[in-house]
Amino acid sequence: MKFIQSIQSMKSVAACVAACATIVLTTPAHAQFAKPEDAIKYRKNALFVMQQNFSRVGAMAQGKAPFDAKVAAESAAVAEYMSKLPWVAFGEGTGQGDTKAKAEIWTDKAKFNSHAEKMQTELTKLSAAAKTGNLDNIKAAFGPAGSACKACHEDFRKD
Ligand code: ASC
Repeated sequence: MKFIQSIQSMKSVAACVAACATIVLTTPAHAQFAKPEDAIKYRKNALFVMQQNFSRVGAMAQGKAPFDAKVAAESAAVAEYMSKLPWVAFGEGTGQGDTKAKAEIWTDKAKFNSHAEKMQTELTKLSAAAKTGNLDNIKAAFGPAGSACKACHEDFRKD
């Protein structure tokens, strides 16, 4: 009897795991946020933390701040990580409100996604460069990363 009960409870655990996985996989990304304002705040804050860390590395790359290899590597790693976070918060219905996001984000998604991917790729390269501890490597990777930020802003951010 105990054996049968435990088989049955294992089955319901398995069913629940399957159902929960289905919900997670099929729920639109914007549904992770209680309201559109939260999505807007989330992506802006993620981009802000990314930008602060990116600029710290940039100041060193441009000779505006003394080079500190440890700070550069840590900052670039944080910028790389943060670069992955904003995108889930650009769901449908989050184009209005306290945001500079252009409507084209939602009408030209392929282009927006390609900018987003390019930026993540360049920040991954910047982080790898910063891990070498060599300022010349950082200088070489910083320019393309900044250009990736700029390119997306030109197409998709109101200013
Ligand atoms: C920054 C920042 C951006 C990019 C861009 C690079 O630090 O806030 O938007 O770099 O200016 O061209």
